Amino acid sequence: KILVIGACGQIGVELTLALRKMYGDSNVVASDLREEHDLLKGTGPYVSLDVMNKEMLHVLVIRHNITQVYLLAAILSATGEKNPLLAWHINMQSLLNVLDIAKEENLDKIYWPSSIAVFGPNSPAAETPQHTIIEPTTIYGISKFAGERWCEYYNHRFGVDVRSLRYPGLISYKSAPGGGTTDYAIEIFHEAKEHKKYTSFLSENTYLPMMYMPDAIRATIELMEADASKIAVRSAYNLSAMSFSPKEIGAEIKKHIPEFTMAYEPDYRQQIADGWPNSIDDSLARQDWGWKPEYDLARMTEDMLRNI
Ligand code: VAH
Repeated sequence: KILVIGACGQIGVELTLALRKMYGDSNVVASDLREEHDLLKGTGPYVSLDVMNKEMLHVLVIRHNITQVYLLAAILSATGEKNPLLAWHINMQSLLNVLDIAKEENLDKIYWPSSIAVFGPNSPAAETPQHTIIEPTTIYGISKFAGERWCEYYNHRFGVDVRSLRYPGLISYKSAPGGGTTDYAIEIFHEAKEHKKYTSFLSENTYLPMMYMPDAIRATIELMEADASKIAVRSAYNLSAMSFSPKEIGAEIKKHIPEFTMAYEPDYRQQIADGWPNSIDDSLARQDWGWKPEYDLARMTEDMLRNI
């Protein structure tokens, strides 16, 4: 059985629903600190879980016959900068709890998301390669980079089949985002729809790697379904779909809402974004397990505006 930790978050809700569709509702146990998200209600088993409580997690894994864990609970980049030590503690201890139980209980597979936030201002900004200088400057990026090292260690040292993706900024409408720097690209759609205008907290030419949630969910499942022999990267695969700036996504929205206007008031998140890549080279994901994105900016914009 599969346990999803952080099932009420931006990724967790959609990943839980997709996993239930694939493996059967009762075979996917959803868990979170928060109370059950409306979209999950009635779709399968739900338990309240604090992933920081290793004993409670261990009991839950045994009681529910869990063989795979998807760990999505984390403090994201913008929120993390407000409380660095808490973000470090939560992002690291939750992963170490899961990795150690995976080893003790010989679990089949573990999924844990990394992020393009592992890269910093000294990494090449264009088509950032899988293996390059990695000097993260946010605590979120530091915790994701350290987490990648731990995943590779538990795989090489103890044979734990843990797999990971360096997600770009993810855009979706089903569940609220959790304090990310890229979340302007979600807010903009809601503001455009409700007020026909949006003030961006990133400057107009801030290019960032982005991906529509359906692509991210499919990439996660394709990675986890791939034969273990194909997974050559045991830190976290670079993953990419598109890159755009606030100006570009604004122009795309304007094609649908002609009276839409934008303003720019960069805040502390501008500095975070400036340290991240403009675009990502994900050729290893394409080569090793056949990754291929399906949503570009035009198709994502059309789908977002139709659904919110
Ligand atoms: C964040 N959405 O902004 C996340 C993601 C690459 C960005 O890691 O923190």
